[in-house]
Amino acid sequence: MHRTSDAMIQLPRLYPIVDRSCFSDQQELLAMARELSAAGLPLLQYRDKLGSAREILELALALRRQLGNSLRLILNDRADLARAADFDGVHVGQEDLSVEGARKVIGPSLWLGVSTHCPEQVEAADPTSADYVAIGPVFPTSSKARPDPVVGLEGVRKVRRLTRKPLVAIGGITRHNCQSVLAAGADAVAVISDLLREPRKSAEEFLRILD
Ligand code: 3NM
Repeated sequence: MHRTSDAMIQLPRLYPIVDRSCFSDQQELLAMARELSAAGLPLLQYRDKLGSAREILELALALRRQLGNSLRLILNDRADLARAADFDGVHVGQEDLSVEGARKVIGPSLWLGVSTHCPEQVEAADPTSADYVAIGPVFPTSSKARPDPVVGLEGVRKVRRLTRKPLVAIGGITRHNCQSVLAAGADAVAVISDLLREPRKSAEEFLRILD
C-alpha cells in the first residue's frame, strides 16, 4: 500500500488515532484498533509517548499482525520503528526528526505527515516531501500534553491558503464540530477522544456525518 513518488495521496476524511496513554494495557489498545477496523476505516495512527522503543515496536508489530494489510498504519514520531514494524508511514512533530530526515529513513514511498501549529510552520512544511500537513489544535484538547495555542476554524481557513497538500485538522474534533472543520478547508479530521467510547459506533457515526 505504498504511494508512487510525487503523487498526491488520497486521505480518508476520518483519521483515527489510537493513543497508548488512553489504555490501561496493550490488549485494550488492540481491541480498540479491531473495532475501528471492523467499522471499515482504511487508516489508523498509533501514537505512543510513554513506551520504550522496544515496547512501541512490540505493539506496532502486534497491530500489523492483527490487522493484516486491510488498513494503512501510520506510526507517530518514530520513522525507524515504522520501518521495523512494516507500517505504511510515519507522522512527525516539530520536535521529532525533520521531514527530510524522516524521509531518508522511510524511503520515497511510505506516507509521511507533519504536525504544524501556525502559518509559518505550514509554509515551512509546504515545499518538503511531506505527503500531508496536520494543523492544530483546532479546538481545546486534553489529549496532548502542553498543547500549542488553539488555532480555531479561522486558523484552518488561513493555512488552507498556504498549501495544496492534504490538510488534516486535529485537536478537540468531535462528531458535533467535524463538519465545520471540513467546511473551513480541512481534507480530513484526526480524532482521539471522540472515538474512545463505543469505537465502532462512533466511527460509523463520524463516517455518516463526514460523507
Ligand atoms: N496533536 P483529541 S492536538 C495528538 O495540535 C494531538 O498537533 C495535536 O486529540 C496538535 O481528538 C492532539 O482527543 C490531540 O483532541 C488530539
